[in-house]
Amino acid sequence: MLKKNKTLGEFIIENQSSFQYSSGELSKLINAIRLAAKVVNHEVNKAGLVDILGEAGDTNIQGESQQKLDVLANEKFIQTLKNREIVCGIASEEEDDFITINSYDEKHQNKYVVLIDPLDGSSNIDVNVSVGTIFSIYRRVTPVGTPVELKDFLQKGSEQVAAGYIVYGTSTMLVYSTGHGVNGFTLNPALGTFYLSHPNMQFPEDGKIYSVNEGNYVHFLQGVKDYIKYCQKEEGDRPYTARYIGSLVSDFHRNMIKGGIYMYPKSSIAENGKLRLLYECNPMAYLAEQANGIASDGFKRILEIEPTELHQRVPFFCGSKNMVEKLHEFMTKNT
Ligand code: AHM
Ligand code: MG
Repeated sequence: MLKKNKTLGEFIIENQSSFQYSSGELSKLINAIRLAAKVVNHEVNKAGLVDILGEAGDTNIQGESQQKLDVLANEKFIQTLKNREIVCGIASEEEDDFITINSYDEKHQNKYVVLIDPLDGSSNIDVNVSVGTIFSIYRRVTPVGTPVELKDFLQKGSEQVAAGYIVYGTSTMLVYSTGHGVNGFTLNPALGTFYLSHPNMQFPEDGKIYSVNEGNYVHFLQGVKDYIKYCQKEEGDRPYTARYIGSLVSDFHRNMIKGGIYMYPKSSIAENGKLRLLYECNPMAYLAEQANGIASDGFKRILEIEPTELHQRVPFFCGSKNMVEKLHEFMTKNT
């Protein structure tokens, strides 16, 4: 028997008036993402059954091999947003450059741009482990009615009007914020409907989980090494537990529910870490702050970083307030 939870569709309509610039455009955009999420979910779930596992043979802008499902998810999201004619530009982790969308509408009135990581955690696809989609929405800064420019995409994360992710896990969830807290919706696959299952999600102030690829330990800065040792020390409520899926969305999702810290530091082998500011860190940082957590590059707020290029990488530390603040203490002690 279904509980009488609100559907995502109902939630979007009810909350439309709380948007700062309420014209229905943002609601339509979230609706389009909801639709694309269902399509990609369908593909992800049947991935083991058909010949879409494995590498597509191309490499993306960072020289990483693209998995077929990455390519597919990228196509589905871009097509859905294009077809529904509700954005003026899209930038994707899987595309070299941003995409301008204006041919369908003589007046070019759409004011939002979307930045997307269509399928994050791609090394997990072939092994049946959770992956996710991350999205981020901004108002364009150039005038409506003109083609979008790079500066429409290179905005500070603090300018986001909405951000969210879809986690394709044991169940599929869409989690997003439009600046009024974070809400999570679980897909009922039989009905194809998302239901509000996690209203007002909040990071616990404290946590006991640390998530980092410790295989890179020897390459980390001393501050990060010291913090990891602190997590492992037997004292008070420590040692903490290590949990690392290698899918940012899934690691973030777990830590937001249970309390924890996610870290992708810079290292002697990765100058700025691995994660991309625009497609991964900014949207997750926006969600973290909306959920009472913190996101930083180890020293300063992610959302205050001035982007300089589309595929820029930054170190990323994110999670429960007290844990990230403790990390900051270790970082500043070692500079
Ligand atoms: P991707 O965009 O190529 O999938 O890479 C991003 C992913 C994150 O989801 C994850 O947290 C991280 O890469 C894992 O990297 P590593 O394997 O170096 O620990
Ligand atoms: Mg990614």
